[in-house]
Amino acid sequence: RAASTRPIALIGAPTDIGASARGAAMGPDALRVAGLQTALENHGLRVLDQGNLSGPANPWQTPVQGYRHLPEVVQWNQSVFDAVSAALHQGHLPILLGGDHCLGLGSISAVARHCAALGKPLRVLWLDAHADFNTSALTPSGNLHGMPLACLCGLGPEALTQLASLPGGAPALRPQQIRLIGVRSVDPGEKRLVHEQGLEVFDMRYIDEVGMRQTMQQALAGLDASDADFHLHVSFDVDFLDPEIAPGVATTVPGGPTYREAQLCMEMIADSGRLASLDIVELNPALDLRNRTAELAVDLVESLFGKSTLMRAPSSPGVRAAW
Ligand code: B3U
Ligand code: MN
Ligand code: MN
Repeated sequence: RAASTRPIALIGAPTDIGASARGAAMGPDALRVAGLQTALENHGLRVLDQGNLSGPANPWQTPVQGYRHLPEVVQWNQSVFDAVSAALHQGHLPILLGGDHCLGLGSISAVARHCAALGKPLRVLWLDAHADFNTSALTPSGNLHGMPLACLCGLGPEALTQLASLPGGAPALRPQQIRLIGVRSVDPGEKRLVHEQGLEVFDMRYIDEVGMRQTMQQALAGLDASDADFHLHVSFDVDFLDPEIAPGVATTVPGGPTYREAQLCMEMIADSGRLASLDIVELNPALDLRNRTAELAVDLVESLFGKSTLMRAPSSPGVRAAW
């Protein structure tokens, strides 16, 4: 479990530059107010809060050639890329506190380059109600928080695909490295592109049918290969969760994972022992009820870092198998 004993670096990116509504810029502070740092410290982890990055204000303009605020999105992502790269370089486990999900591009680009330099295989779990796989031709909104995953796979405006490229010029991610989990809202053209690119999708229908346990077993399959030291990145869009328990997001979609399903999802990721970087994005305190969604996110992140009840020893496969 070397990954989880590394010091954690909290990196705030207070912006809603890629979103459809204002408010996600307050996400980092809402997570701090909900006690993220102390919660992790209480599990014996070292946590360094690096404060907030800065970047351009949200000019709140209409899309230009299919993109809203593209230059500003590039600037924010460059800062995120730099900060996440520096954290990884220092041996820290970066947690990006968003901000909207367009920032996943900078964060995962940094992770992908880090892994490429070390020859480490990378897998990305994208926990989200949406596929975030739009392009300028397909997007209904022009909002770049609906496009980061496509950009990471090389489909998007050059300014972003360039940031999201490996030294040899290949895209940061190949579709086979991605697992989409909790999806329940995909635009028609976006759906075609997701299929075309061959992404592995565990949508809500799938989770309904086989349950969260089998879903996560499949999404995490292969990570325990003894000949490969996987880097696991989790990009946690808070709208993944059912809006009944997580009202503090701008783009709620009904029918998401329940509290129990979300906990199991996080616990099984923790059990993999491979978590090495994380994004927490799309939390919108302006739409929340008494910081409830931020507190829930903190609760789930504790599970992601190995908080467990007394019912099992997380490091003991025998106990796990008994369940
Ligand atoms: N697919 C829609 C909606 C959306 C995507 N991500 C979020 N909303 N948060 C779009 O605008 O691309
Ligand atoms: Mn998203
Ligand atoms: Mn989403």
